[in-house]
Amino acid sequence: MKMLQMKKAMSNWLKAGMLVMVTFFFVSCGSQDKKVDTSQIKVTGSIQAELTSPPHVPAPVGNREAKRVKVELEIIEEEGTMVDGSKYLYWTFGGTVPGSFIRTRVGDKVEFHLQNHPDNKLPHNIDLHAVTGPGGGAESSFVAPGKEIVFSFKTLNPGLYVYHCATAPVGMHIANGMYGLILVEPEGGLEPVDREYYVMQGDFYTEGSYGERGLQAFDMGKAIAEDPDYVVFNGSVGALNNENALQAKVGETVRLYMGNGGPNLVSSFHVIGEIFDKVYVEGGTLVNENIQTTMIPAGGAAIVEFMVDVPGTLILVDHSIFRAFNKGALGMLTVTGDENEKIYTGTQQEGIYLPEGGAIQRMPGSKEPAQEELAQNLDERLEFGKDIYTRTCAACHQQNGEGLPNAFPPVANSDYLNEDIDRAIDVVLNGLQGEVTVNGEVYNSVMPGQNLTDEEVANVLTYITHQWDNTPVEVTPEMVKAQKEKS
Ligand code: HEC
Ligand SMILES: [Cu+2]
Repeated sequence: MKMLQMKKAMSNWLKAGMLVMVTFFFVSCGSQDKKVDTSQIKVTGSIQAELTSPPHVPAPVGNREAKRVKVELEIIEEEGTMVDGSKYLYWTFGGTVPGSFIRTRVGDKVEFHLQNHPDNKLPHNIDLHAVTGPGGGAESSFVAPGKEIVFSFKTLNPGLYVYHCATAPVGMHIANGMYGLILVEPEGGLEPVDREYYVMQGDFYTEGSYGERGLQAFDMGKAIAEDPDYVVFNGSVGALNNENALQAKVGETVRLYMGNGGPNLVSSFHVIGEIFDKVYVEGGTLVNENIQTTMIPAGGAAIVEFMVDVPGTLILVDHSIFRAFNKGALGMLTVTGDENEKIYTGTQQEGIYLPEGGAIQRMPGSKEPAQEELAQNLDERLEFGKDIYTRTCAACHQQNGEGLPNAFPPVANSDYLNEDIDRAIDVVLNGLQGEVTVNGEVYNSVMPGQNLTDEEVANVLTYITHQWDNTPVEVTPEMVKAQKEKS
């Protein structure tokens, strides 16, 4: 009897305990699932948004309160340089590709003024992925040239978001450069870092192939086939290279706001020589750690963070690697400071990772573009030739013509080049392999035939013979043609 009572008491106690535990479980889950209703965040006062051109970003929001934020963004259609010698008519938000960076915090009430410059030819609008509302704002922002339209929205979800034009044909507006990023910081702001930069990938489709001279028109056929001539960071080849490289010092933390405007390609974003300490996956709240390459979908973004530990040049690439070396998806981050032999020891050689351009490493073929811009005089031949050299030859022979020991012979002050210009024409047309002696050094390697027109071969050889103590010769397309017939 006593036992029975005890058992009963115990089982009651157990039941009660279970009940408490179960209740606790549900309550705690419930409170975790229940999102803060950010639409209720109070807005106090108003400010003008600071907008910045890439690769810069506005100052962090820190712990400011939610405010009414006035954004004034102007759409500008303008010609720019895609790569030396090639021009493109870009359509932009704020005069740059990607468009101006917009920085807000959760709970802000954004009053968006979209202006379409009077000189523009077309109407446009904007779809911001940070907007909760029809078309992401597109439905209320269609604006004709010379007009301004105003709409407003509350930022409900923290994250990094793409914005883009959504005027028909949508793909074409995006392909011409109409995209950018808007950041919505969480309550209290993101953790401070030493450097923040803004980089965005995009693919471009031109009538001429990579590097072809002149103003290049958009090619709808290639865009539909998803076969871009250019894949670039920040709107053009070399936008982040050499003197335009991003900068940091050893020991600093770097945060990249990485977006992908597309219109078509998904980016396999990677930094050669670094590991991402943190990635805010897809620009959202989930943080992944120790990442080599992160996927950034078209119309998506990611925040990546890393500490730079040793000096050198880090190379930003789309690791779909032909895009990097042959279509332009390559940028640089220069880290200066003291060596740290605990982390890395090694000789540093410059010029290993350089864009190679689209013209090289193809089999020789006949490529006579319909509307090639022809050099009218020696000065133009030199100018055009320099562009071809930079784009096509410098990857191996180096920008200063000095080559690399044991790999690429010099074309600067080269006895081999100066001895016989017809032979040099033949080298550029058909390539060269086997043993050659240049200035007393033996090279035994392979130069692939260059897929260049007669005009381009003439220009590049005219350029190199006029540089670096070579014997100047004006090579003409006729000379190239004659050499072709001979060989
Ligand atoms: C992929 C690397 C590569 C590219 C690109 C390249 N070359 Fe070469 N080039 C070589 C190599 C390697 C040799 C030596 C081949 C051998 O050992 O037989 C060479 C040899 C030469 C020579 C003869 C040797 C000398 O130094 O005078 C000339 C002239 C020359 N290249 C010009 C050019 C020009 C002009 C271009 C651009 C239109 C170009 N090359 C692009 C790798 C390259
Ligand atoms: Cu547009």
